[in-house]
Amino acid sequence: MNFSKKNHEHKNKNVIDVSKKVILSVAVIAALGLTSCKNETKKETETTTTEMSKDMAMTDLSFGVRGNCGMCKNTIEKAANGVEGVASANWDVDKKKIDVSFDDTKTDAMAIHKAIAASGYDTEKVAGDEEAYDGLPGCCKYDHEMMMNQSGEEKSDDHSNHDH
Ligand SMILES: [Cu+2]
Repeated sequence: MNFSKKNHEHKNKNVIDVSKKVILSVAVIAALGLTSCKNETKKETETTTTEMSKDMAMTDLSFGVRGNCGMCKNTIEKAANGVEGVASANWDVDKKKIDVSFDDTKTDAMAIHKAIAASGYDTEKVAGDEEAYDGLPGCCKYDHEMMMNQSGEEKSDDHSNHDH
């Protein structure tokens, strides 16, 4: 009995010793943690900034889109801008070409081609949706044989004159 009591006390003492040690090491770890955290926070901030600017990087893309006039321009650009991740879209009525700037983590070139085609306009890769084309105003019923993605210089006109 006596032995077991002693043992018990010893156990208690041990428990206290252990918890003292635990508290001490927790304090040490916390102190170390605070110091290293400060350094890590700095590093993390730098990394995050780099990653963010990577995410924000825009891809520029140009491709041919058929169309006639300013109304076409509105429809085409509205369709391209409607794609999530597209930052800007500018269709050139003379060159029959669109310049698009987009976030390639959110969308891709094909999604933009498809969105424009869905609004009724032919792109280099996707034919315009026929129903949407039928719904376009008369002035916008562009020729499906129209050249697109032209340089926009006189060169192409000279060529066609030459051929005839
Ligand atoms: Cu038009």
